[in-house]
Amino acid sequence: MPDRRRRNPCVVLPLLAAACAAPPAPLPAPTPATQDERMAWWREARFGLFVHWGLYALPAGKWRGEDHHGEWIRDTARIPRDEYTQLQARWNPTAFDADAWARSAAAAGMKYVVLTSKHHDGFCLFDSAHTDWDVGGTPHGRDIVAELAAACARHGLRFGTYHSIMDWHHPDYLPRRPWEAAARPTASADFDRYERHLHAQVEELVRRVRPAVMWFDGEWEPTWTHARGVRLFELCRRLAPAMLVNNRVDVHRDGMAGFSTSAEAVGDFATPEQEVPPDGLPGVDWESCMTMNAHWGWNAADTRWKSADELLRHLIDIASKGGNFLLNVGPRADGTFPPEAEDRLRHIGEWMAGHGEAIHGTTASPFDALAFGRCTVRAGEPVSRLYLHVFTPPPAGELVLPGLASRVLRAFRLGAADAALPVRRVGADVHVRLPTATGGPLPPVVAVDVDGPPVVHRTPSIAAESDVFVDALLVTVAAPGAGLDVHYTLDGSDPTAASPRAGGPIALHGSCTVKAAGFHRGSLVTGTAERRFTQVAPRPPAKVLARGHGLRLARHTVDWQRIPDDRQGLVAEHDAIAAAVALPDGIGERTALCFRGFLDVPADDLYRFALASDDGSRLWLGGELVVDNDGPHGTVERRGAIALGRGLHPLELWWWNRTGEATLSLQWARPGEPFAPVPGAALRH
Ligand code: FHN
Repeated sequence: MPDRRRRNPCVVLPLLAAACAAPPAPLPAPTPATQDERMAWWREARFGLFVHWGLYALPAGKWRGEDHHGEWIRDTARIPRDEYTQLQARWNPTAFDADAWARSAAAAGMKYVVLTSKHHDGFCLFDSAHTDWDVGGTPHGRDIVAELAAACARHGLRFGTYHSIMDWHHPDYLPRRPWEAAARPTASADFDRYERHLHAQVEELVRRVRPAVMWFDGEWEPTWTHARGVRLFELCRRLAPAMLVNNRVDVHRDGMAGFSTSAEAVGDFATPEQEVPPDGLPGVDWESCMTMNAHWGWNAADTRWKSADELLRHLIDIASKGGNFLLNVGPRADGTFPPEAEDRLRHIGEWMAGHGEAIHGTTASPFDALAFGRCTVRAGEPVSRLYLHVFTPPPAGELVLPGLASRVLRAFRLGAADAALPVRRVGADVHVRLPTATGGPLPPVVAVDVDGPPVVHRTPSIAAESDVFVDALLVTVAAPGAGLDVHYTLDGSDPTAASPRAGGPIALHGSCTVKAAGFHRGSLVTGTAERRFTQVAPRPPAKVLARGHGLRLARHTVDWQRIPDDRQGLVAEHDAIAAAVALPDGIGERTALCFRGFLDVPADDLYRFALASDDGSRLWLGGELVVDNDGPHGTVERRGAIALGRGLHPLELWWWNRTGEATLSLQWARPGEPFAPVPGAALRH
């Protein structure tokens, strides 16, 4: 049962009276006829504010001399539950002004706000009937969730709640944090009872503030299952059929990538975190959430603020890939936004004031990567509008739109519609003259109106296992669109309809430049793809004697966001011999591993490597960085290739994990072979 402490009667009595007199909960909104109807406002919005706020703002990231903590401080500083609960009596954000928050969000061009109603520490920013571990038991006593929900309504914003499944306070939640397991016995813990508590709190949130979004998180521990996720998702649907629920209600978000193709996964949108899917997630609703600095919760020592320009480019990049951007602010303990956050919101708002139509209600670019920047689209009849976001002005002074087949009606800089820009067709491409610099917030946006929904013939792809090879390489050329003939050259010249026509794989036996383009009835209709392939000599093996099997493995306690370039000073806490590149049992959080030794290569050849990890990892062979998979992310695989001579090659692999899930795997493949784990027999030390 939730802990019961005597509450301040001057706060409780009005609450009890209010609860008794509370009107019956409103009936659920009508069920949207389709998922498109349910998602419509969210797809139009494209941009929202994430707010991570709670008791963790009080220490501001600092605890017993360390200042790297954030919203996880209860865990990362290993603060015993009873000591952490003392923060409740200090919660008194006298400067909290929900309207000020809502105004800042609206002025930045944001259309919705998602506030942590409860983070992993279990403390609720609303006065819950199901626990005293909430704002009701604080000197401030005000219901933050209710106040912000009302302010959002006043400022035309949708309001959502982030509610953590993981709960480090509730006695029935399991598992305990490893470091406090002994101090918090689990004999009477009942996770089913915790699930009922979680449902009860979700229901009271929905009935009280009717969130437009229920944003779940903390779903990765083994006690949370797909079945529990489905039950919670169905509860949300029953309570508020029009309310959106993110995919972290279930167990299929696949770490920071935020998305999996699991057919059983439930949730209305995918949730990549601190990253943008390189090609978006076609056919999927997705929202990338990011911090402005390096912490979600307030950390006074964190000066790693992303520039306003970088954040704005993230917004544009995400919208150009069909996603939403949920940008986070971690308010200070007094209830105010850090000035650095306010400055960034203001800068973005100044751009959005004149360019919001290029974000809100737009859809993903119809082009492959554009050299000058990004494109968003407002498709329509009889006219569609392409928004060209100019990150890098092209030296030739023209924006090139490869393969645009639509008839161009006009082009102009957004905000200067009366100054038409020259447009010309060059082969399959459309060239738009850059506007002369006319001031205004950057990046400039060029609007191109076309006749009907945009028609783009995508540039052909030139696929191969690698850009380098030792003996021979197979290359495949193909056009994404149907009904086109693809012609190619191997000498770097531009293909024509008379060039060889792509059919099956093309075998290369020497370095060359492949170019390919799409033709329709002999006319060029796509951009031209180009890729350079280089024949290389294999790196000679190291002159070392045969060694014992396995790699030397060193373990370190770290608090990384990246693998540091200087690792000389690191002192290993544990050394061993690893029979394979794999995580030892019981690997903890804030840990780094270094595998060192030699790779025994069976023959001269090009070797491809696939390195997958949560969080970051890097692989060096012979001192050359072959795979860079560094960064705070979920399980992500990145690949690289290197030509190696038969024999032993020095190998160094670094891996690290901050918090949450931990994974590591290393696979290799020779040309034409499938990837397979690097066998222990190939590892020496
Ligand atoms: O552990 C949380 C973290 O504190 C933060 O809330 C982010 C934001 O989505 N989500 C989890 C990490 O994936």
